Amino acid sequence: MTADTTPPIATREHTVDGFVREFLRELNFGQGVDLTRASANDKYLAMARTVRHYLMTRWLSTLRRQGQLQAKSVAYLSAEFLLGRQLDNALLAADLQDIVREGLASLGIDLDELREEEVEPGLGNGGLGRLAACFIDSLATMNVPCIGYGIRYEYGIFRQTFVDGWQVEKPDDWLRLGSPWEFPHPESAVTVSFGGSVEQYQDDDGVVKRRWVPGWSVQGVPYNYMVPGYENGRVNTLRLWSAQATRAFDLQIFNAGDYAEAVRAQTFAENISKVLYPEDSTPQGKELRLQQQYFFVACSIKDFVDQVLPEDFDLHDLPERIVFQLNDTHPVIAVPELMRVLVDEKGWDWADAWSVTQRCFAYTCHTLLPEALEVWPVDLLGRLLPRHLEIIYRINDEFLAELREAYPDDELRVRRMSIIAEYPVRAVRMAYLATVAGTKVNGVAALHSQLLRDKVLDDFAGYWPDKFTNVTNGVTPRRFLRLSNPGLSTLVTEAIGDGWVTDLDQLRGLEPLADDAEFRRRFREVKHANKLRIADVLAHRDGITVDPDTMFDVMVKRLHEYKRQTLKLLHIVSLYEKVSTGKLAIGDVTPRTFAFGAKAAPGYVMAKQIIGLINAVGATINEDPALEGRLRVAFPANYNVTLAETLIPAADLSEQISLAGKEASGTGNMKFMLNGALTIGTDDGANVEIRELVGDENFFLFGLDEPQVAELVDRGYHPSAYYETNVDLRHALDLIASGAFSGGDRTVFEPIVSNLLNEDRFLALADFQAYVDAQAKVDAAYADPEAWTRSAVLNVARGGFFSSDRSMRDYIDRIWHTPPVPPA
Ligand code: 4GP
Repeated sequence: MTADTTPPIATREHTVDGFVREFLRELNFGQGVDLTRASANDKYLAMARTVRHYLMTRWLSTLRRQGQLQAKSVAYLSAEFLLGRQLDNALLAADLQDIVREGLASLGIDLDELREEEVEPGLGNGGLGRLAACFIDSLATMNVPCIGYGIRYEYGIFRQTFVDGWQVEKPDDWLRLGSPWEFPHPESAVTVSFGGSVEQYQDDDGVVKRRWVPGWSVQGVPYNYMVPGYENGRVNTLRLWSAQATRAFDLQIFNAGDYAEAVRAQTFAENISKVLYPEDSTPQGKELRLQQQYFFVACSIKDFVDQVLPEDFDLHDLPERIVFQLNDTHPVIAVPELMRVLVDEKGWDWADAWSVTQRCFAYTCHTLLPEALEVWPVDLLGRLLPRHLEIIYRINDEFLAELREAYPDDELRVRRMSIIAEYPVRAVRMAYLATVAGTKVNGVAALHSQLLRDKVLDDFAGYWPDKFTNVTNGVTPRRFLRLSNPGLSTLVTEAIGDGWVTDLDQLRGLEPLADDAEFRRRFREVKHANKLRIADVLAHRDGITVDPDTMFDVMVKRLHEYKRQTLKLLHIVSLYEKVSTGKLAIGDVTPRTFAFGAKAAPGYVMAKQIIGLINAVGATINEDPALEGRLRVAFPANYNVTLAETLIPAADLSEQISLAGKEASGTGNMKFMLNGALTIGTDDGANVEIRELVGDENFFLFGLDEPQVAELVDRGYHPSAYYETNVDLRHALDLIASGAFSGGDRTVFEPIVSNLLNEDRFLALADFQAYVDAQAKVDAAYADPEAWTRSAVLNVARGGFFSSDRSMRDYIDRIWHTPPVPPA
């Protein structure tokens, strides 16, 4: 018998006493304070560190096993991971909730109070960043090896405040009081270069080659985060990169005696990971953004090749060991980077390198707005990454040659498909590059994937029909039901057991209970308790008063014209106008709380105007005694994951009212459904699939569908025609234009009104009447609480499809082929 030489991994005692001992040790030895003098932040940090210790054994053994097995993994490359708070998820994953609550209580500490100390890492704008966080949670829970790669922004998405109702952005200094969930590894820093030029040289065999002579470099320092699976013994890794000046660069200048210049150099380098671009759906043509993109993918590829893979690994086998998933176009510069590594650094010939590269990437597109597809001017790219530009040109040349063979008489098509755009400036179309390089291209809901194939990337879909696939988005049931809605969780578990937490299809078991009056009563009780909970949060967080006995009608998402917050606003203004002019008796109005949550990109002027208008309308309505408190607008500032977790479980009505054909999927719509809200929505994004699952009778559909939109736009859309023929619409718009919400000043909201009347790119006026009619159906349905609750229960019961676990299964089957690896 051979002795086991594997070194042991420390474990922790999973008991209340064990936890208390560990916690005090952290507080005393880690924070350097005793309990009597410890601040809330001290206690939070000590608790967080203690909790992560409990996950450490699993993390280390996951890493060890992965090192031994070298199983195929997913490397999820994403410029954004919008994680939300970490503590609750860690407690849940480690099955520590009761132990920690009891342990802290024995020391006179309230877990709920400490929980409020955690600042959420806002390392994403919304959609695709939150999706990335759900996906890595699911992969860990499903035992699939995955490493998330991204950027550790020093400042995340800005903190939104309102000053006189207008959005004012404040920096998000989330690291200020310490960040207990990260593990910095400065010793594993990698160097990444930029700029310079490309030179020709002869290798040892006299072959003429080209190589990059960079102009400057920075260091990427990895910060590791645990991604714990739900009670399954697995902890995957999220590795976020932070930029630092290279020491050589610094010292050289410092030694020359210019301290100020040395500091400037450092600042310049560190700027790369300083701040998240507060953009959503539109690219910001900024050099720094391209630097960020290249920085994190170059760090990640280097890390994977040099540090994760064993030394003797044959890179020809790379496609069997890894798939790099490109989360939108932000990481696409990874394609020429891998080519550069293989051709320039490893000395491979081009064809070999391209064959391997092509099998290592897959691309997910998250938008349909043409202006949101990134293009990088070749001037900029050539200045920042000259060798990469050459590589892209060669990829394109070979691709165009292939196309000319396939379509000998169709030069127009060949030009349309070129990775290089010639107009308005020469630029690299990153979505095309990703499509050419990827094994698969997917959209994020059935309709979106179809529109990608038929419209946005139609030439490519014609050429490679099998490359295109769909994976409908999903959300993690751990965070967005189990943790965020403890009342409903308990009710569901009592009814069908707790298997749904990892197998959300089991929610189907609730269907018969929709017809059970007692179950419906308890379901309503939970909803009401959730309304009380959010009312309390809004009162303390924002000084906003809401009435828990009203219908909660909620629209939370980024502020964007295509999402049509203005359409909802027009409905509110129209109701108000009718009541104030006596056309509608206030007693006949269904009491509603209209809740909004939305950040506007700081440079998006119209979106910020709309925020101003929502707040102005809210202020007028909320103060008007004639409404008897039956209509209220609640617009808490700084909508984020933490607020979503309390607001969504309280919603009755979910507003998903984008113009058909514009919302790629939506994931908020799924969270609302799973928490028992009914949807009012257009035939757009994942709404289509939600409606198919819940049935027309449990969904308030309205508005033009995508073909109708296309037809109307082709015919010529004239919004003023709707204004002229629809009296209610005219009155609502006139009321805004009259200055009724701006102290009589007609100029303040004039840009919104005139934009709607003259342009209305997203057809809000065309859909107004249909929306108002659907809202009338909502009122009628809500008047029958039993029938409404029945529909709400059915929404939950039929929402299992929208688990991100299912999305992951689809990615694995259709794209990644990375089977689960159960723990040893
Ligand atoms: C968003 C889409 O707008 C949203 O429909 C989708 O659910 C989400 O991605 C995840 O797929 N897009 C973005 C973006 O976040 O920056 O384009």
